[in-house]
Amino acid sequence: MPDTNEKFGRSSVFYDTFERRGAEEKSTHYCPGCGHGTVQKMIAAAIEEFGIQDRTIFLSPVGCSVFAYYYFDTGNIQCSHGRSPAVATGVRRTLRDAVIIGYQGDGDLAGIGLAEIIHAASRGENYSVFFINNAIYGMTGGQMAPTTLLGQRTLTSPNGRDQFNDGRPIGMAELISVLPAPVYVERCSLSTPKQVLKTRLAVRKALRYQIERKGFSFVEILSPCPTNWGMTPIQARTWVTEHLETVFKLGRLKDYDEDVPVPADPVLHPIDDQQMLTLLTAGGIPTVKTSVEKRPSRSFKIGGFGGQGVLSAGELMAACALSEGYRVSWLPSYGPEMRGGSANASVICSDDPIGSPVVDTPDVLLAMNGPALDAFEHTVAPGGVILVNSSVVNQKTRRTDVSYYAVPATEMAKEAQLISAANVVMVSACLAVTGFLSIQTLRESIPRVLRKKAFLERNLGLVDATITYLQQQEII
Ligand SMILES: Cc1ncc(C[n+]2csc(CCOP(=O)(O)OP(=O)(O)O)c2C)c(N)n1
Ligand code: SF4
Repeated sequence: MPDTNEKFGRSSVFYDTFERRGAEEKSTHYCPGCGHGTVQKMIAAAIEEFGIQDRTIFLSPVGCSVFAYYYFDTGNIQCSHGRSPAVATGVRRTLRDAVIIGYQGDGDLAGIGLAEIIHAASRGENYSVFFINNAIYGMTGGQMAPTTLLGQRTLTSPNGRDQFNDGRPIGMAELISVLPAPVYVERCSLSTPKQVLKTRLAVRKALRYQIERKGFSFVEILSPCPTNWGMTPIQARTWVTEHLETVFKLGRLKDYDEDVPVPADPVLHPIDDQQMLTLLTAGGIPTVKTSVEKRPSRSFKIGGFGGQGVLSAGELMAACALSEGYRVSWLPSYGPEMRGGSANASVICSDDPIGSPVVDTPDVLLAMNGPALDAFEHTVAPGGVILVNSSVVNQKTRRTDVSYYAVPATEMAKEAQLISAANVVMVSACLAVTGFLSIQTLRESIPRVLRKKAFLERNLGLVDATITYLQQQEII
């Protein structure tokens, strides 16, 4: 048996001190009477009891409980808002023995992340979800959540939630339970000591099912948020009984039939580089050249504004590198605007597996506009290359430890009556000055990546025009 006093003491699954508030701090940041602390204590106790601390991965959500990573001495991944089920899916498919704890609030799970949780549940991902329903967005100060009750006043429903204006509260446990795949769905509450004990059992069961590889478990827990409800901790517990529990009925909605055999471990079919190339180029599969000796890796950052073909330039480079047998990552980054906003793409080409697609220190920067040069020139690796579209970038780089090239990409594209193809000029120039990938590979890749086939000849013409320009300028 674990050497802790579960009722009154601290589980060994928690860190001794909670560093964020100082080396001596031993209490969490939760408000008095908040349900998060109660549930997390139950989860810690179950982890300890099952002896799974060293293989548990706790998925910290966005919300009041984000700091779970300061409390649980387990693996932890802090997920983007609502994306915990997607992260759980990735972890499950790579770490088969991990015990994965999805822990989400109602804004996180039933609001911004509604699609993710439904699909993870529908796929029957083998992990345990603890859904803390306090009927409000706690962390951001008490806005209406999908589970806010009719008539409940919040920051964003000052007159009370109205069913015609705001819809009715969503019963997540009911919604999940009608899907065929989940093996266990229960709604619990922290309103009274009796309900707390029931919740404790549900937490244990959800984890046990996962350990036994039974599948997806979902435990909704009605939880007080005294701070945003404007109540004392005792009033808040009473409000859970008198209001939340009347709308969200407690009970087990679904439980795995013990007699049904546990499904066999799924056979996963990861896609290989050839298939990735087909996906990326939406076309035939060219022969991948394999190299015997490992070649140096290269990372690229392409920056500009939306509409300049920044992301497609990255796709084109990625397709070329795949054709030459590299492993490749392509990471687009853009704002909500379709056109005009800043956009950038990160591309890594390597003979080794690529751990992360993030490019912090690119070997090569393609700056399609001035802001991209300002934003990224200081990040280029010493000895690297900066290539600018001099049609729109007036300033030179301040760096003295890199090679700098200027190509009037937009003007050249205009001359070819293909204004949208300044990106092809930039990629051609990049390959020509770095010699990293061959121009012939670029010619072969353009037809595969190009969406408007009618402009193929003009695009290929721009490759030639770029090479001629670089030769005339004695750059190559
Ligand atoms: C993409 C994104 N959108 C919005 C936010 C702001 N935000 C932070 S926490 C939160 C609500 C969290 O509420 P809930 O999931 O109910 O958790 P609680 O804080 O109540 O535990 C929001 C909207 C954010 N961090 N990221
Ligand atoms: S605001 Fe609410 S949910 Fe957040 S810590 Fe305080 S009581 Fe808990």
